[in-house]
Amino acid sequence: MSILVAVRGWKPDHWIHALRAAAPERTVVLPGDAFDPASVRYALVWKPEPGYLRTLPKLEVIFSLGAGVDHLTSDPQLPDLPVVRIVDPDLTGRMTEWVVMNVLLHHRQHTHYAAAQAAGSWQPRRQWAAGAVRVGIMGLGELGTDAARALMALGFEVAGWSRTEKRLDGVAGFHGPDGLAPFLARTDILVSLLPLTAATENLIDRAVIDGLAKDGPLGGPVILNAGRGRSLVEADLLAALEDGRLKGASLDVFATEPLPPDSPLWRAPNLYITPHVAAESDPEALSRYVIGEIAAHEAGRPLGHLVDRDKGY
Ligand code: NDP
Ligand code: OXD
Repeated sequence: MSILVAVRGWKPDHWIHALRAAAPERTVVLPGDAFDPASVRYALVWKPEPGYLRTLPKLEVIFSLGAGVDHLTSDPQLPDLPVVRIVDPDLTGRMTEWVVMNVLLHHRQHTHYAAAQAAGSWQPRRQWAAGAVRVGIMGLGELGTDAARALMALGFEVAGWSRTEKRLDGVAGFHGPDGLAPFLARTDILVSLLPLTAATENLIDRAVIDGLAKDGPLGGPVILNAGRGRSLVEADLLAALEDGRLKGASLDVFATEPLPPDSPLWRAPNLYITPHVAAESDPEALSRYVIGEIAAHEAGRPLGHLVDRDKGY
């Protein structure tokens, strides 16, 4: 019985090597290899060709090698099988680093100091305390919860917005469509760690941007998005950066990836761009996780972190 690795846009070698190291007794195959499709029980995938997983008649479990699963739920031919997504301290820690780094870039006025350094000019500015800045995290799941704790440890005022009610010590909780406006109204730095679903597509638009707090110390609200690009209306973000309704932004994910060279986002004021690397999937850490899940499944124990196909995440 084989494990298939199908990772479009990523080099598979590292994954094959890591899986073989984690489970030397198992056969690992790639889509282009000569193998009997009926030998495949498990598939580890990132953006597989739509319809491809249907061609594996004995497939039992699909492992998404990303925490986000829109690359699977968008496939109308996705087989009706359990989909397990990645939840791993390695990936979570990386995302928290990205969130903290970008909150601090804006909080500590990095664009100003980088420009001053480039000009060889000594230009100190008043710096406010972390406790004066209200961060609001959209998506208080595995990643949002960890980021919230790290930001609270630095002294920021943190709130979260989720689909269902969440209680997290020290975090002001908001949920559902009715909770969105009050959540935005108390937020200086908005961080989106939302999955892409029908309900979150194009959610962060002009109305959301204009609903953010305008009385914070930064001189205007800031938006960070490391969830999914299509949750944000990029034209609305760009317009708000250009006319000053937004003070700054950081984006790791985009509606089109790679971000095209002619995208105006590259030149938008006070916008930090990273190329979907906020929380890279580490083959060693994640292969150990997947092999552990397979062992549990074969021992008759329930699989962890199953995707709810109705919710879409
Ligand atoms: P989780 O499923 O653990 O958390 C998702 C959160 O979003 C939950 O709190 C959920 O609410 C909330 N949510 C979902 N739909 C809505 C909605 N309609 N309205 C309000 N809240 C909603 O996911 P993770 O934290 O593990 O990951 C989040 C996303 O981060 C991934 O789906 C992926 O898109 C992105 N990601 C990006 C990476 C990168 O490198 N840029 C790396 C890894 C992930 P509730 O708690 O009520 O269910
Ligand atoms: C993702 C990931 O879902 O890289 O974006 O894990």
